[in-house]
Amino acid sequence: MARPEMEGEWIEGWPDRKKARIMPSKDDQGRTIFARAPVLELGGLTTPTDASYIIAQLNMADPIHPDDYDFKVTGLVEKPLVFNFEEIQQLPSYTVRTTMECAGDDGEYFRWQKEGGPKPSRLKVQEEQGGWNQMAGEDEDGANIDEIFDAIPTTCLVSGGEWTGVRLRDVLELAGVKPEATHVHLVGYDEGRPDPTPIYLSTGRTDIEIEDPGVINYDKALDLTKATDPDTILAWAQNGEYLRHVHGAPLRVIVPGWSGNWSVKWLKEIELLDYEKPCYYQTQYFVLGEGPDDPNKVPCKELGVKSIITNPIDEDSPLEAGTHRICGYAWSGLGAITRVEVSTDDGESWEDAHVEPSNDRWLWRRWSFKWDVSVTGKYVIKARATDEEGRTQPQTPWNFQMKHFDGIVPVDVEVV
Ligand SMILES: Nc1nc2c(c(=O)[nH]1)N[C@H]1C(S)=C(S)[C@@H](COP(=O)(O)O)O[C@H]1N2
Ligand SMILES: [Mo]
Repeated sequence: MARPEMEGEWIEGWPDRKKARIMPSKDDQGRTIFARAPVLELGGLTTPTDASYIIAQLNMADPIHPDDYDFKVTGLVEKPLVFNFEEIQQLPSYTVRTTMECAGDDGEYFRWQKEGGPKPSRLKVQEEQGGWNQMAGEDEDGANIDEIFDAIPTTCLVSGGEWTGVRLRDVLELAGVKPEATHVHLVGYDEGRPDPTPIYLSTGRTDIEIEDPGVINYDKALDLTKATDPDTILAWAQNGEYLRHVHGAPLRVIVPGWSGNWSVKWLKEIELLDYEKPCYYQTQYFVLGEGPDDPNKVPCKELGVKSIITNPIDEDSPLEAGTHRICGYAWSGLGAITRVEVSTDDGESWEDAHVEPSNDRWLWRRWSFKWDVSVTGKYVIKARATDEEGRTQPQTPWNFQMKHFDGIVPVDVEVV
């Protein structure tokens, strides 16, 4: 007789195990343009592709068959080149494991820290809302910011993955970068007119003037230093399989350490420039500053240093007195995590957590702390991470777009 654990619903684990799947939002044509990763339900370092977050800022690109795919290298190069999918795979391959985090991940915690109110929960269920593109509304009042907030939780926009492809610097070397080049303009095949809704969402305001660049391709101008970093790659595979369309197939950029928006999907063109092109998603949207008119606002680049607590969460309260596991992930935009500390008394005192050793400097690390608690009462649990550069969480100050949140989010539990 067949053993139940060898087939049927046991094949994917125990039958009542919650499967790690993305929490998607679709556009009006049914395409997934936004999806959160079930970060609280992951059991390791590599986020399964089915569970990796997804962001398409403009319209989702049309699918491109690898046989019909090419991209070009243009601008300040000795020899402009065109690569097809086969030619790019003939170059020496390279694999990098990295955390990818959307610049807007956890942005709503900035608002909560500033304004108070109910603490945002990573468990919040995402409503199908027809895509954020539709949310701004046609009525003269424009978008209702509370409705937008309700419909688009910003948490769980982070994943860990393994990416295989070729080093961008190898491709640049073949084309011969001219000495005056300073930036690499990366252009995606997707095009559309940027929707102001995400800016309303991040600023919490609908009354601001937003520049309308018209129809554009998604693009970024990456400086040559980061572009030629040996870990910056053009990837055709994620987590051991060829890229899926939503993640940028056939070929995308991966820029470890910098927020996800640099990792241009559906790569169409690489153009060498001698200036930092003011791309919309570089100078208008993914910026750190005090306000839209802040003369000192700067593009979001490397992430800060951050840990999140995945267990316990507020919703687990009350806990029985006894021994509990406090654990989570930690990552940094400048390299490896070297230390995570835990406090169970609202930051009065801190103790070192166990941090998993790893050879992957860009990949998040798991950390854990065994908590013996016998005294009943209310507890505020906190975690803070430190990276190899000596930076300790939090690093990123409040900014009007609420990008790169790396603050300490307390967990409130009662022990009974
Ligand atoms: N061409 C293109 N590349 C893009 C985007 C996009 O909209 N178009 N979104 C960016 C953003 S904001 C993020 S966070 C990451 C998300 O990558 P993923 O969808 O594979 O998780 O892709 C980036 N690359
Ligand atoms: Mo993003």
